[in-house]
Amino acid sequence: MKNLLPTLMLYLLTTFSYAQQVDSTYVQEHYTKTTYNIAMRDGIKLYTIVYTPKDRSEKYPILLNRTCYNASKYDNYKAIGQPSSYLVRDKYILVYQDVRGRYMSEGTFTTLTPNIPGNNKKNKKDIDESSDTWDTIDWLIKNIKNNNKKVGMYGISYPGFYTAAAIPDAHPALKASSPQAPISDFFFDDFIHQGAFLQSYTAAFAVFGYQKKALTKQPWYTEQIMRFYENPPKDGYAFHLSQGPLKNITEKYHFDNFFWKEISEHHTYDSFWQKRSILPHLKDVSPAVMTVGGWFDAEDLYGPLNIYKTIEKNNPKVRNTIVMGPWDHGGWARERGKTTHNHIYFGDSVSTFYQKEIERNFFAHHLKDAEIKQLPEAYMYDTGAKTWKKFKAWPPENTPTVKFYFGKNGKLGINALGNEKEVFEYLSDPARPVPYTSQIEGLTFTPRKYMSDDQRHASKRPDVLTFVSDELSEDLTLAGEIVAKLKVSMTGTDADFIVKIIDEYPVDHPNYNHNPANIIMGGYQQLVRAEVLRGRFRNSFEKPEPFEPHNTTDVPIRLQDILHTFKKGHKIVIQVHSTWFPYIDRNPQKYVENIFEANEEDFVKSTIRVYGNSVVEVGGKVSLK
Ligand code: PG9
Repeated sequence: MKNLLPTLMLYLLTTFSYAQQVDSTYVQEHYTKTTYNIAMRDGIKLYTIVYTPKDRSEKYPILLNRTCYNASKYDNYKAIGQPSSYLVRDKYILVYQDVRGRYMSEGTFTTLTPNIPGNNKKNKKDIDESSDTWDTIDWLIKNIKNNNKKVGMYGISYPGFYTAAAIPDAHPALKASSPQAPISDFFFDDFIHQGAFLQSYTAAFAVFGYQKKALTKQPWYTEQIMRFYENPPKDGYAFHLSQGPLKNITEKYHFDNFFWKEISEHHTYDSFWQKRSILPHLKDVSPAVMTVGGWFDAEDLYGPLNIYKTIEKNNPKVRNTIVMGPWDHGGWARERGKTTHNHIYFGDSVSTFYQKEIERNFFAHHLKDAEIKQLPEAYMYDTGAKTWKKFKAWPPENTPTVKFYFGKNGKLGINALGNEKEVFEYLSDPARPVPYTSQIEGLTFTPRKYMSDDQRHASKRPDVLTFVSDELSEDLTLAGEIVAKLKVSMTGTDADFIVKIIDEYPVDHPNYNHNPANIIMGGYQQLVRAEVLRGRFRNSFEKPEPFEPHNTTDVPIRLQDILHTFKKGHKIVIQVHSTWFPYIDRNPQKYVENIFEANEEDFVKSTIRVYGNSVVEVGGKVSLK
């Protein structure tokens, strides 16, 4: 067990540091480090590390990163993580802060701190991430020498949430905000996807489920995480299946985890989750905003797309841009030369292009008044054409919505009409769930590779409906939103629906030399987009409803956006199924109030029917209706 700890900590460090090591010798030679405990309006002190350029010939903007993943990773000039070496060399005052209740900061950690509108007018006890950031910025610009009174913020993942949460009632000195892979709402990002629980995250709960007992620069939840990694399973699918119902995981692993309790008790989109969403507060925005995300981000894809769209809708005049690249979670902060996601190759040094030509320019323009032309509104990477595209808006205007229909013998119709008399049926068995990955994967901390994975393992299963188009006679680009409008019936009283958009390669497509020899790219069915809806939430995320057995019911499912050119000679494939394990937990398929309390006997097989007048609409703006 002991020898596993360094590996696990390295995993956590690299997972949450999101960047290759910045040249710490350069930082040590060109920056002076000081640390402060900055008092918030309620007296709680937040540990803050400040790197100031030694060159005093000019005044510098502040770049602030607020994190729950240990500011002390940036101690001793190690500067592991963001910002990129381009920003470090452009010289900013680099600031890293532990948020409340984490590591060296005082106070109590709160899951996605609810925003209390009107931060800078509130009394001392009403605090949130906006007020903590306001107080921090106010202190910094008044106390850190040689600053130019302009502040930028950035952060990936939870730090991306802290960046977005600083936008409402922002301090006037906050001029540029870059929420990156930001969580916006935990009912749609990370742990829950449209009501389905991400069982694949089970080990990750330990990171957020315990309050520390003292100020510390070391994780305090190692013992709890080691409950999973004592004898790490080689096959996560078998491990999670052997756990049985979620209640066994509660009793065996998470009996003392306050975050697991929150997730398992708030199993609908109740006020607990609604008041933790940052989206309703993104109005009267003052800083320029550049939201960044990865098309293959398995953790926070809903967040960047919806933060950008919400700001755009509520603040038409603000400088609001979005960048989406061929990355997994935080991939733009790492450069490995070849840009790949799982088995797919996207080109070389895509992250360097982003860091050097996009992120660096965003901050220089807004914080240093650099004469740099404005970024496009939407700087989006086409994951099929494998090239960057610029748009005036996202989703792009005047983009046709393509309608896909399910036809006889597994034929996918494109802009052809479906026949409601066609019935497609499968037996969904929670005891033999559809694997979410084509590979054998151990116990993931958070799932990542599956987002562009081969789907041929699923195509072969009788409980997966697979519809395949004819070979494309020309390139077809799908750009924008996706809604699957399914018409279904079932013998059970509850079900999940997973819908996938897949790019099938020609049978003679060459293999990629960065892959193992057994990864055959001829006929590869690359996942482009997938999403799940827990069917009980088909009409409302607040008010779940059972299904009436045998009644045909509408199930509208919103998937996250795409920008993907399906090339000539490829085929478009759509899959529909009802289990996706252990990425998400198994639906018992017999309606129970709270699936976290379901018993073994609640898990039943269900025959599910999908009708030919279902349709999947892709491209431009698509409504749920
Ligand atoms: N997606 C990150 C995360 C990983 C694991 C658990 C919780 C969150 C993040 O948002 O930081």
